[in-house]
Amino acid sequence: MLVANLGSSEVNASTLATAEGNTLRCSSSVISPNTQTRCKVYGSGTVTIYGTGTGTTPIETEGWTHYVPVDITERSGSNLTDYIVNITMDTKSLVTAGKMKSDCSDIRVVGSDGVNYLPYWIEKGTCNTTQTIVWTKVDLIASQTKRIYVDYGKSDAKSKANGKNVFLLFDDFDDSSINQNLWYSQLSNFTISNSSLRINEGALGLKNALPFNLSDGYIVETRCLFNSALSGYSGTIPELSSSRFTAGGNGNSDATVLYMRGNGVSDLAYWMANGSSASYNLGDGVAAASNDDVWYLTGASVQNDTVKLWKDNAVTYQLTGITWAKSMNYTSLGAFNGAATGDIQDTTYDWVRIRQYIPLAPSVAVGAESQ
Ligand SMILES: [Ca+2]
Repeated sequence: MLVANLGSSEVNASTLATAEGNTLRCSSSVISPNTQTRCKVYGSGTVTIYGTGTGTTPIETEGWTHYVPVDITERSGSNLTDYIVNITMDTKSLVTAGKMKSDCSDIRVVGSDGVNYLPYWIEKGTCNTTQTIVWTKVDLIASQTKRIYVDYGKSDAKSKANGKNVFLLFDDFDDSSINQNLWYSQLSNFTISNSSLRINEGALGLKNALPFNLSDGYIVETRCLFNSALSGYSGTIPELSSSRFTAGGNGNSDATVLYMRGNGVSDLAYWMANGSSASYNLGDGVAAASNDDVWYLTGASVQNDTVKLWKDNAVTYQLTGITWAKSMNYTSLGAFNGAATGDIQDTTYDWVRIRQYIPLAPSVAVGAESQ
């Protein structure tokens, strides 16, 4: 990264050029003498930068060879803070062309200043495909279009992807034990290995209530797999609730959105309650089919009076017109009632995450590559 110091006079960054034809991107359109304005230079080795009336400055590049601009447009009419968005891009052709590492470890997301990195995470299983999903977060003013960047092309780069830095809650189950700071564990029979948690008996509920109400526009998602054995219910995929675990029959009058396989069957079913009575007073039923030993991306979004249940980015069931009697500040995985001895249909979780959900999310447009 160049810290600009191009001589004694002010330079318009748009007049900067390099002898080698490399692309420059600077944090300010005007560079004053000896300021900390920074520019990022794409290419390798040493390049010489020219600015109008300023002489030359040779610098060493960091070795990133390419980038694409990404324009994010706010569409809901509200200011959004740290809004989590995903960028969908074709990395397969970039890998094939030798421009990107095949494990996507040289991807970086750069903020609107052109030089500072944003946190990012790449959706599992999408690297080196035509639909790679890169998650990051941005601040947006209502109706604003903001340009950020995705850099790539650096053979010795190591991945900096980290979902914990992007999502409002994230667990990849990457450690050999449960994160006791995040979870209250009622697990009695489980394995955690290969970045996945398999629950045979019991459940994980949040240790602390979330600092926001899930019905104010959030989606809780998990990547999950059913390990066959059709006895009992499966693990939740997930549950959103006003308490850590919901009692059988909703005996404690929780507000809850409970999504899981039904008792002894493979159908994905739901049970919902608004928290005003000891019953699932918003109804229950079958939302979708599922198979054993297949990874699914499942989740539930709540935005004011509307619940949507999701499977692989499609809505499986929707209910609207709900008046919530309680705030929902909990989510759980595994046995819906938390029972440590509850023998469920074994359910494996790759990760769980929470992000904002608004129906008219920002649009994301990936532009042409520069080098
Ligand atoms: Ca994982």
